[in-house]
Parts: sequence; C-alpha cells; structure tokens
Amino acid sequence: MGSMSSRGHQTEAQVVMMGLDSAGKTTLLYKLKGHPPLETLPTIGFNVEPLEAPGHVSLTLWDVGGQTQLRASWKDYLEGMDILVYVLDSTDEARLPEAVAELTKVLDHPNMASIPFLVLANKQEAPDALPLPEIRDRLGLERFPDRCWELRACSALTGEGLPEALQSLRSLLKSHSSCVSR
Ligand code: G3D
Repeated sequence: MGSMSSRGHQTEAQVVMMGLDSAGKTTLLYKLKGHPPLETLPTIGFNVEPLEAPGHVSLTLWDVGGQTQLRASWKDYLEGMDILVYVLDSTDEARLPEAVAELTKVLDHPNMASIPFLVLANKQEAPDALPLPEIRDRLGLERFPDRCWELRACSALTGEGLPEALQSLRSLLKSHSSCVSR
C-alpha cells in the first residue's frame, strides 16, 4: 500500500512512472518540472524528482528505466507507491502490443492490486500518432473493471494535455481510498 499523506490541504504522494524505453518518460518528467527541452539519454535505473502540482498536491515522481533488461526490476518500485503513471508512445504502433503486455504484467503484481493508474498516450502532437480511441481499444483495459484508472492523451514535447493529466492524477489519488476498499 502507498504512503500518501495529507498535511492540512496538502496531499503528498509517491508516483511511479513506467513505460517502454523511448515512450517519453524523462521528457515528461522535465516538462512537468518546467525545464526546457533537453537531449535525453536512456534512463539506467531511475530518476527521482519532487513536483509541486496545482491543487496542493506534492508529488515525488519516480521515472523508471524502460529498456528490456531493466523491466524485471519494475516490480521493486511498486512497493510504497500511491499511483502508477504508464507512458505509451502513440507513434510506436509496432511496439504497442509489447507495451500493453508489460503494463498487464505490472497490473497483475500483488503490490498493484489497490493502486490506481493513469495511462498517458504520449507524442499525440506527432502526425503519425494513433488516435486515443484506437489506443483505448488496443489497451483492452475493460479487463480491469474493478480498478481505478484513466487514459489521457498528451505531448511531453508541447505540453499539450499535461494539465488534464495532472487533473486526472489528482482525482485518481482522491479515489485511492475507494480503490483500496474494493
Ligand atoms: P524515455 O525516458 O521513456 O526512455 P525519452 O523517453 O524521454 O528519453 O524520449 C525518447 C524520445 O522521444 C526523445 O527523442 C524525445 O525527445 C521524444 N519524445 C518524448 N516525448 C515526446 C512527445 O511528446 N512528442 C514527440 N514527438 N517526441 C517525444 P530523441 O530523438 O532524443 O530520441
């Protein structure tokens, strides 16, 4: 179970961000932090950054490397997390089945049983991005009717969709207690 806490109006939460390599996790992390675009290198291990989100939400974001050889350690990051953000590259149709299979593996882990999750269909500004309804169909998340989750379109490059993604994050964190009691 997570370590979410409230101090007055402030909510503090641990957020783990996963997804295949090149999905855009590091770019997203830096965009949310307000850093200018930077050249990213594949994440070996993890990046961790604090983030003050609107609505008095104080997040600690764990950006976990997504290369094949690092995925076996994903489960180690689930302990103590309040929410999972799973980032998809909407332009990478070829690896979408692999991305869905990896997400399913994470969701099947016992530590994820009561944790809400937000799927971000990233790179939506790209002309070859798969549209959100198609991604929704291909994810097949209806298989998890008793879980708290949302799917959002965004672009870590332009920042489009990120305020809405943070809004979803906030409402999923609020629903955390009802997920736990299920
Ligand atoms: P990762 O941390 O998930 O491995 P990165 O992914 O953040 O390193 O991003 C991988 C590549 O995708 C980078 O390009 C980055 O600029 C690009 N990218 C990230 N987000 C977006 C987005 O929203 N739109 C588009 N078009 N590209 C994005 P390079 O060329 O440096 O490999």
